[in-house]
Amino acid sequence: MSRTIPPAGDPKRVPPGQYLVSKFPVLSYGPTPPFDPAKWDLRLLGEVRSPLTLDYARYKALPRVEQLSDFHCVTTWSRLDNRWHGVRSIELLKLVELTPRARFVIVWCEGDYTTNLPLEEFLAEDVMVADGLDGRPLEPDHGFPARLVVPKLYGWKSAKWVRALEFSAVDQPGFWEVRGYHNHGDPWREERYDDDDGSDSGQT
Ligand SMILES: Nc1nc2c(c(=O)[nH]1)N[C@H]1C(S)=C(S)[C@@H](COP(=O)(O)O)O[C@H]1N2
Ligand SMILES: [Mo]
Repeated sequence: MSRTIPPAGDPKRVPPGQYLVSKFPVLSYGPTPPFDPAKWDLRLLGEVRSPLTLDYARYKALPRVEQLSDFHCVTTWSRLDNRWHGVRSIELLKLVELTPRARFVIVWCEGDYTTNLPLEEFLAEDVMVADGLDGRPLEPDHGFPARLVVPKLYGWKSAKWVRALEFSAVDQPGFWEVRGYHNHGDPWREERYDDDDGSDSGQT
């Protein structure tokens, strides 16, 4: 983590149309699910040679990192320098062998929430499944015990309460992606809405 971080407020760090917040807002569609370590698991499935189910103990035992990254919500707030604690996506990928058909990752959460991203972007160095933030266990509302963190895409791709990662040959637009949001969601290119006309949609 020896890169030089430009100061907060620097346009190089704050994408167009975003303002900075210091507290982390909670943005959830639906209720925070209960967590029972005895029943919880995380599944890796789809285009893998053999699907894998990690129970909570095995998940907790995976190699962990702490990593700083910025977070940009499409509703225009950004929070810089979030110190996430968790497992890198590339670490999870060491546990399964993908088939050559795998091109997308579909993220399945508790409740009805899903999101999708290209495999290549899932495997970026700063993507992780986190269970801690800023030196503390993640608050349940923020996705404990497993939330995806995808700093280079809008916040709705950083799915909370993840239970399965499906490697897929075909793209499967997720909860917000089928409700008017951009399929890709790059904040630096303001990929907010699928029609790209800048009009407001329903995300709160
Ligand atoms: N399962 C689930 N994940 C989710 C959401 C959600 O409603 N359900 N909201 C998304 C949106 S729109 C944003 S901006 C971030 C917000 O994360 P936070 O509530 O931890 O701030 O979570 C994303 N992940
Ligand atoms: Mo969001």
